[in-house]
Amino acid sequence: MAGISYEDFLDRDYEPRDDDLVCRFAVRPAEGLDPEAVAGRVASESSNGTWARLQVEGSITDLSARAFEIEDGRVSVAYPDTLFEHGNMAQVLSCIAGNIMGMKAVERIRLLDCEWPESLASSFPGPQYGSAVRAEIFGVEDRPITASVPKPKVGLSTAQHAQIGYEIWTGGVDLLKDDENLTDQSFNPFEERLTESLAMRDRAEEETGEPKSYLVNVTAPGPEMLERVDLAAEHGCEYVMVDVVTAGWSSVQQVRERAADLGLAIHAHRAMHAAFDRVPEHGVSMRVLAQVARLAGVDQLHTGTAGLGKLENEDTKGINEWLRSDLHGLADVLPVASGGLHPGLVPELLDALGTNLAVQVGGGIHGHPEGSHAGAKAFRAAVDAAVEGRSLDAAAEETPELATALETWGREGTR
Ligand code: CAP
Ligand code: MG
Repeated sequence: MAGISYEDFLDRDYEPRDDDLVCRFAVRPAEGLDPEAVAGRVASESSNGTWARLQVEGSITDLSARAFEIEDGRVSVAYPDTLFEHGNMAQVLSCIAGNIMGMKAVERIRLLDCEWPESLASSFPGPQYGSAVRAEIFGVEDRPITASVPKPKVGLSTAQHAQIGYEIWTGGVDLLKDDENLTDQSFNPFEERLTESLAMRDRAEEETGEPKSYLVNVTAPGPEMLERVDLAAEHGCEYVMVDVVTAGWSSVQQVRERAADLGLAIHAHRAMHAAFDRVPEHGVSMRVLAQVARLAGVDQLHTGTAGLGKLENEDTKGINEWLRSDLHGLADVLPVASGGLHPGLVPELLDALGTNLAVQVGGGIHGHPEGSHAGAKAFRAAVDAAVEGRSLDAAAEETPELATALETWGREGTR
């Protein structure tokens, strides 16, 4: 019988195989431990080891991960394909971002990045549409699609919510979006909101001649959530929205499967991501959460505003580039810029992030002194001007609502 202990998970000469999942960690050892000792523990606890020396028979070590690069507080670990249940994201994360996050042997540990091998990546569906939603749903190629979330986030009645939808759609916005904490509360029940909002959507489409759509938040416990997905399709939605982090990846996978049957796109809100990625050097980076979301199959995902808005953002640009990069043939994901945006920030935002994007604005529309319709007009005028390379000042001469927005909020970032 062979004994396996922490040192057995360390192999500086190891060359990752094509089907290994390679993870890069930032690791700060606890006092008294050197980087090697910690690297062995990380590879061990995240694959098939534990604190005690184990007596095992057979080829169980084939499932062991190997820490193969240890440098400047960074540790790279290669995981063999057989360790994973293909197509099961919860299982994968319980390995690579599970117990290791709480080990006493590390002061801090952050999963920074993963290189997904084809074998594992292709066991997930990836997005059904990705950034093709822009062309397929809205018929636009040259500008970002636009969305607006009614504010206050919760408390509006169903009629108020639907009316705001009408105002923003006819003001030029493509998508009405539920807020992350609006699901099926008594003041605004799910099914009524769905039907009333879509009735307004149809009216707005007729009046504007533009396709309009609604991101209804279906987040709920499993079976209920799937019923809501079905209802969304039945009533004529093109999308559903899921709070992917709070709902959990198995739920997202369930929705993805049902969405494929129904042809629905998935809008992923990332509320609670900051619990994983905000503390420097600890947790799971937003980059990895975005990778997980893409594999699980969301079509569009919040990735921040490159620091212009009210929320802390980690590397929006780099993450967006990754979402568009090749991943063994899986579709890309459309990034959503949101959080504290207003018309005055649009040119800088598009300069930083390009136009293959969704831009989402709540307060920067509904806080407009003349109301939501005027706010939507101002926002759309800012987007069109930025795409056409015209200045906001020139656009504001034609659209007085934009002039008012610029007077109200200026062009500075928010907090
Ligand atoms: C934006 C928002 C979004 C955040 C999410 C909010 O509203 O509706 O949920 O943008 O953050 O509730 O804050 P405002 P992120 O436009 O009024 O700020 O996109 O970073 O995941
Ligand atoms: Mg919100």
